[in-house]
Formats: sequence, C-alpha cells, structure tokens
Amino acid sequence: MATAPSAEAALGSTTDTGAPAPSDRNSLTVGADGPIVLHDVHFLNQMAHFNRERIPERNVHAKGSGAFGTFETTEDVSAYTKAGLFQPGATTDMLARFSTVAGEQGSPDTWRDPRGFALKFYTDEGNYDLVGNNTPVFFIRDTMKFPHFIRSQKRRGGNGLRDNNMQWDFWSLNPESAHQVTYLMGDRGIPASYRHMNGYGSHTYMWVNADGERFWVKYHFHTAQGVKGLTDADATKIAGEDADFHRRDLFEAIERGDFPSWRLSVQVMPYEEAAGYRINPFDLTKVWPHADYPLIPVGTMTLNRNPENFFAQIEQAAFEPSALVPGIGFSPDKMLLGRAFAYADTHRHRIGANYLQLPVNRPRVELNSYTQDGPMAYEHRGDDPVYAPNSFGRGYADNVGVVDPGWESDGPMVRAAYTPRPDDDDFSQAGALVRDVWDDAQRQAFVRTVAGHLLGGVKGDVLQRAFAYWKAVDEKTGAEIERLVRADADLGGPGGQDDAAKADAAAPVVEHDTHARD
Ligand code: HDE
Repeated sequence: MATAPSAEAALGSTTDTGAPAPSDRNSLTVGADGPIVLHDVHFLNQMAHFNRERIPERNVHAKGSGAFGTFETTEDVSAYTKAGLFQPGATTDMLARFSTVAGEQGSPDTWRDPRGFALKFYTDEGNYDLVGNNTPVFFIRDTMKFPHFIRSQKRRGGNGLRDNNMQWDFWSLNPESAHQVTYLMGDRGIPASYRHMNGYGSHTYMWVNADGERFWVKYHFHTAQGVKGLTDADATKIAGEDADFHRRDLFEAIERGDFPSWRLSVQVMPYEEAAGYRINPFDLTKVWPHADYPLIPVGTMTLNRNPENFFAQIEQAAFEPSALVPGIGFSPDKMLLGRAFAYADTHRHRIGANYLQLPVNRPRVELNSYTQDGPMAYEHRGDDPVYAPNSFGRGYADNVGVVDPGWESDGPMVRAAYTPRPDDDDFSQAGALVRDVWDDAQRQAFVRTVAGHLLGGVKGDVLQRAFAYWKAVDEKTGAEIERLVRADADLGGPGGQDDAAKADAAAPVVEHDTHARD
C-alpha cells in the first residue's frame, strides 16, 4: 500500500517565479477526470523546462567526472616563468575534469581510450586552463585531420555502429598515429581509476620569465597514487556492472578524505634550441626524451572537494587552451593553435555566449572586458562606455609591439605535410616504448590486445596495412600480432586476453614514466 508523502515533505515548493506552487503531483483539470486546462501554468512550465534540461554533450570527452582542489608551487621555477601560479609558495584553487574521448555521456568509464586530464586554475591573473590527456602524445599533428579522426573512432554513418575496421583504416592511413596507438593498446589504455593515471599537457607550450626570456616546456603530472591499469577482461566485466566505475571511485575517495594528488614536473628547452633539435619539438606525436631534457619539479595538485551539483559544475565546466595568463603562451604546434580557437567556440555553442559568467567558469578577478550582452547576460557595467578608446574613464588596452608570447616566423603561406628532422619518423618512438620501456608481460599483453582488436572485424587491405604498421613499430611484436590474427587465436574474450595474460597485466604497473627513455 503506497504511503502518503511525509507531512514535512508537503510543506510546499514554489513556482519558478517564486509563488507557492499549487501542486507538484496533480495537474489542474475540469472535474477530477476532465481535461487539463491550458492555464495550468505550473504544469506547463514544469513540462516545458523539462524538455530543455539537456545541453549538447561534449562531442568528444562527453563522459567524465571532476573535482575541485588546489595547486601548490613547492619549487622555484621563476627562472623560467613569471606566471603567478608557478611562483614559489603560490597556492591556487583549481578544478579538474577527467574523461574518456570517444564514448557518449552514458558510455562505460572503463573502455580502452585515452583519458582527458583537463585543469582550470583560478589564478589571481585570470583563469589558466591546461587541457591535456593521460598520454604525452596524440594521434595526429594537424588540426585539419581532427574531425576525420574523431568520426573514424565513433560511429558509422550507415548503421550507427562503432567499427574497428574504420578505426584501423584511419590509423593505418595516418602512420603518425603509431606512437599514441601503441600507448593506447598498452597498459595505460585502461586506467584502474582516474586517480591512478598520469596527466600530460602533451603539447609544447611557451613559458616567459620576468626578464622576457622565452622557454619551451612540456608538463608532466605524475600520480601520487601510482599508475595502475585494468586488463581488457576486467574492464569489460566492470563496464557491464558499473558504467560509472571511475566517476564513483573519484567521488567516494574524496568523500572519505582520501584526496588524490599529482606531482607536476616540466621539461624545459631553451628557446633557441628548438631550431636545431633532432626531433621537431612541436610535433604532438613525439616526446622529448628525458635524457635530453630532464624533469624539473614544480609543485603538487590535490583534489579535495567534490562538486555540489554535477550539471552546474561539471557538465557546464568549460576548459579552453586559450585561457592563458602572463608568463605562459602557445607554441607553433598546429594542434595547439587549432585548439586555441575550437574550445571557446564549442562552449559558445554548447553552453551559450556567456558561459564564462557561470560560477564554475568565472575568473576570480575583476573583469573589464569589452564583450557585453548576449543570451543570459548576468554581469554588466551599468552605464560605462561600451567602446574604446573613450573619454569617460573606462580603461582599455593599447599596447603595441611584441606584447604576446610569440616566436619568429616567415616564408610563403603553404599547406605543408610534415618535414621530418634527423630523428623524426612515425615509428621509432613507438618502437622504443615497446622494446626499451615495457617488460615481457607488458609486451605480451599489448600483442594480445592489438590482436584481439584486429580480430574484432578488421579485414582486407586494412588488415594488411595494420600488420605492416605494427611491424614498422617493432618487427618482432608486429610479427606476433600477425601470427595470432592469422591463427584466429582464441584470445580469451573481448579484449583478447586469456587468464595468463590477465594475471600478468592485472599486476600493478610499476610506476615508470614511459618516456624516461633514451
Ligand atoms: Fe580536445 N576538444 N581537441 N583534445 N579535448 C574538446 O571541447 C579539439 C585534443 C581534450 O573536460 C572539445 O568542450 C580539437 C588534444 C580534453 O571539458 C572540442 C583538437 C588534447 C577535452 C575539442 C583536439 C585534447 C577536450 C569537445 C585537435 C590533449 C575535455 C567539447 C586540434 C592534449 C575537456 C569541448 C573537458 C574537449 C577540440 C585534440 C584534450 C571539440 C579541435 C590533442 C581533455 O572543442
């Protein structure tokens, strides 16, 4: 027998205009069984707003989770940057959001996929956003390819299904993807949790110190929890039991006071060394070997506060590589420069032109920006002049000359493919990962994961190109992948790992930065 709601629960609610609500349970009708009347405006408003509760999901990184915390600069890197948040002793509030890439909002957290590692620092010089991944490299090096890449990883136009053949068609036709795909198919491809993965800025950025000296930097966030991964078999099982496994883990860890932290280090390259470096330092598919540019510690990021409301604070969180602060700049990395446009543009579409006025996105400094009005405008400047320059005391910027962190560039405007440097090819860094960084157990798990993925529908010329791709990475493991696929080996389940491999791969991955090599 259904019990009536408790008396205190019936104390009432309001309409959206603030009046006492008539009822949240019964619509207004003519007679008890008559038609609903058009002027039941509380019902109309509830229904109309319900129809508008969703905003478009992120078209990549749709499934994710986040938390608030702080970043503390514990070392002195002021020789390299004047950015306030990276001065010794600075502590800055921040927000982090972790995510998968290809899956939709309801997709499982434990799919094999890179993980987003998006950070927003609410500094006293404005927001600084560092929007990275849990891998130090990426699949492509030119923004123009990005829509094509993402579409090949999502769903076919005809049947709306994901398709391994389509994924491998793109990857094998774009061999610069080999380093990232190797990483993806290895033990970093399915983190045990968001807390047990590293984060990277991936791109090369610019730092500028107080004397105007410029440096190129790469960011490394090493998890203090230790890097741990899941086997395909375990991940597939968890995906069936709890699609929100990583979201739940992060939320519950912070709830119980088990605050996850990461140690930030940077690699620093003096400005003038970029031109002669043996690897293109701005190629996002490459790392800088640590022997060339060792890690320099900076500080610690700790996540210690869960969102109060997921939609308001995480679904509407807007991260953008274009949110920079003095002392930090872009680099000639075409992917980074493409992203400098894309993110704010996507926020205007997904959330609205005034997305930066939402508390989770609002910079924590006094603003004097000449953007105004637009839908849902909340902040305003009264009757201040709306133009610059003006004679009525509203400040405006009028700098000329070299104002922004930048670099020298000249030559004809071209659409360039890639101009490799002496040690620049699409496969050797991936091969070094397989041969020099991984141990036998990791190599075996990798071979079975790739073979299992290829056995998932990859065929014909695409399969032949995939075999050639893996042999170009590493002849021995490439040949083993081909042997297993041609034998149509029973690899023990969806991820292609039988119990033996599972036992090996499930062992905690020893913390190693897979790029502390050569
Ligand atoms: Fe993204 N990316 N991306 N991406 N990306 C987005 O922005 C884009 C790339 C990354 O938790 C989108 O708000 C372009 C690299 C993260 O809210 C979109 C290119 C890296 C997140 C977008 C790239 C990333 C996104 C989708 C090629 C790591 C989630 C929704 C140049 C270094 C941030 C949105 C969050 C989200 C564009 C490639 C990381 C569409 C054009 C490389 C962590 O704007």
